[in-house]
Amino acid sequence: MASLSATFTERLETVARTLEPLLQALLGDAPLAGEIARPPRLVAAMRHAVLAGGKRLRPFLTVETARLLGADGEAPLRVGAAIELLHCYSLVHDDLPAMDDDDLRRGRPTVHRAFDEATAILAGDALLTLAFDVLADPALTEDASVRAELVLGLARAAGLGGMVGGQMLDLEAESRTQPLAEAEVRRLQAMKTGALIAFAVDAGGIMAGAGAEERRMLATYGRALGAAFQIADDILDREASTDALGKRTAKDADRGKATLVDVLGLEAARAERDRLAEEAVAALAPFGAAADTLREAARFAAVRRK
Ligand code: GRG
Repeated sequence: MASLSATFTERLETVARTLEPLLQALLGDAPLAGEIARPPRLVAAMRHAVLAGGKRLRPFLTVETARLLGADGEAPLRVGAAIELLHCYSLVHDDLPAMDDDDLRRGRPTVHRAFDEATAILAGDALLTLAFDVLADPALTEDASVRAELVLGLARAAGLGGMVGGQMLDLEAESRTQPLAEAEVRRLQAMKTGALIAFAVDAGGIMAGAGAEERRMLATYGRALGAAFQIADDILDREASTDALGKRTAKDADRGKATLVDVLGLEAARAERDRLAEEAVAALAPFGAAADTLREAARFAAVRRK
C-alpha cells in the first residue's frame, strides 16, 4: 500500500486545528439562548472528553466530502463538530465500568476516572444532545430541510439501528458461548462503528446539495471505509495484546469480543482490511483527482497505528 502524502496529512491536521476553537466555543461556560445554566463540573468533564486530542477523522470526512462537491466555509465544519461531539459521547460511555471499564483514553484518564461515574454518564448524555443542538440550530444553515435531514441522518446512524444497537449486539456477543458467524460480525461492526463514519461522509454530501447518484457513490465509499477502519482497530488491539511469542494475553482472550480477526485469523483480516480500503478508493473513481484526499483517508483508516 502506498505511503500517505503530505497533502493528506496536512489536510487532516488543518481540519483538526480549525475544529478546535469551534469545539472550545461549543463547550463554553456561558449558557446558550434557551439554556438556564451550565454546571461548571459538567462542562469540565465534557471538555476533558472532547478537547484532548483524537484524530478528528469524522469531521475530516465531512469537511473534505463537502469540499469535493463545492461546499466550503464554516457550515460543514460545524456539522463535523456535531459528529465529533457525538463520537466523544460514545467513547465516554464505552469506557464506563459497565461497558469496557477502561482507565485511559487518548493517553489520559477516562472521564469516569478523572471525575466520577455519574458525571461521566451525564457528560456523555450532554455531548449527545449538544450534537443534535448544533445540527438543529439555524446558525448552521437557513435551510430547515437540510437541518432536518442532518438530524434524521445522525439519529439513524447513532441510535437503535446504528451505533447503540451495534454496541448492544457486541455486549451480547461477549456472553455467548458460540462465536458469531462472519456475517453477524460484519453487520454488528457496520452498526457500531461503520454507521457514524458513513454518516460523516454523507453529511458532507448533504451540506453540498449532492444528487442521488453522488450520494450513492459516497455511501459505498463511507461503508467500505468504516468497515476497513473497524478491522484495522481490531488488528491493532490484537497486536497490542499478543506477546513476543505470539501468545494472546489473558485480558484480551477473556473479553470474547466479536471481531473479524477472530473469525478470519490475523492474516486474512489484514487482507480484508486492505481490500475494503481499496473498495472505498474505487468508489470515488468518478470524482477524479479532486477526491485524492478522500482516497488517502480510506488508506489511512487501514494503515493507521492508533
Ligand atoms: C457506548 C453508545 C456506545 C457506543 C460505543 C463507538 C463505540 C460504540 C465504542 C468505541 C469503542 C471502540 C474503541 C471502537 C472501535 C472503533 C473506534 C470507534 C475507535 C475510536 O475511534 P477513533 O480511532 O478515536 O477515531 P479518536 O480518539 O481518534 O477519536
